[in-house]
Amino acid sequence: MKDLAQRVMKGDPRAIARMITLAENASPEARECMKVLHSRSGNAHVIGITGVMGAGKSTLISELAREYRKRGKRVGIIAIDPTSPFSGGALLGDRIRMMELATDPDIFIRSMGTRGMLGGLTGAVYDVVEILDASGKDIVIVETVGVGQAEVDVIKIADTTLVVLVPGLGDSIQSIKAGIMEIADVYAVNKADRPGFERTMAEIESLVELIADRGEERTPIIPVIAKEGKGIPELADTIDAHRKKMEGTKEFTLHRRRRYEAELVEIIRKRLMKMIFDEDVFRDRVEDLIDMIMRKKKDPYSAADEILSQVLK
Ligand SMILES: Nc1nc2c(ncn2[C@@H]2O[C@H](COP(=O)(O)OP(=O)(O)O)[C@@H](O)[C@H]2O)c(=O)[nH]1
Ligand SMILES: [Mg+2]
Repeated sequence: MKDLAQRVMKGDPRAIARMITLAENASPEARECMKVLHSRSGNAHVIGITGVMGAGKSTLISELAREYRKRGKRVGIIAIDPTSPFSGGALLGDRIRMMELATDPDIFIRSMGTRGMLGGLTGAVYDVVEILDASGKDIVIVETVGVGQAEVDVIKIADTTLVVLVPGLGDSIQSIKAGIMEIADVYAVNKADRPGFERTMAEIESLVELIADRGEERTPIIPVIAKEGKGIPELADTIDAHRKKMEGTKEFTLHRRRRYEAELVEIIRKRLMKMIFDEDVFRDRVEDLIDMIMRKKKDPYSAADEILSQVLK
């Protein structure tokens, strides 16, 4: 097992893939490896990318990955999006684009389902980010569909959060109002080739202006045409600038602390749930307690007290 961790740290793609699978299955071996990998992690720039379905996130990520490779950076991509081209179901053009990336040994792409956490990120995402980080990736990109809890979770992991907007969507403006405004470090307005682009830019600019009036810093807005690779170098520069600006600040340290806090909570939650509901000894006792609750011999709170006192023993 120590050997697997060593191979991951050398950037071996097969070892990385195997390690991720072990982590997804929450196997005890994975735990041992994760302990080794932690000392080597923390260097990657983690970029969270969110936005509505069809905004062009996956296309944009392919282009960004290509740009970062040109700059000599190694890139890891995690797509938490069931409709993502990384997990199939893409148009032919998109697939060819992805395939090109997939043959580069310094790009690692993994798609993940949302199983595990209701509407949010699967718990294993923390592990996968840490694995890719420890494997020597300079950039780790996490793609999520901007609905509900997922993007709130992703900002806990990401050093820089990029929100992708598109023209002609009342939707994107709505998500801004619903609070995405607070999470964006950078905006990309994609599909600048589409009608309505000028208007969307103007709308977002005035919203950003409004926030800036409250004394906060202006969030950068970068127009792009992901499909044609236009605006991508500027976007990469802006993302890099955000990280540089953050580094060494109190805010950055606090943010990293919150990431490890969320990870810690997730690990404990997973272990506890597994112990209580999967392990035979507990499972039988839980069934007994449920019977008693049914027969009004016990109330759920007393039953929970009993289970917890067992766990804490
Ligand atoms: N017109 C136009 N279409 C784009 C652009 N970028 C992506 N698309 C298309 O938008 C669709 C959705 O893209 P995808 O990357 O899968 O979006 P995602 O769901 O946000 O990951 C695809 O058909 C892309 O080819 C762009 O800059 N301009
Ligand atoms: Mg996608």
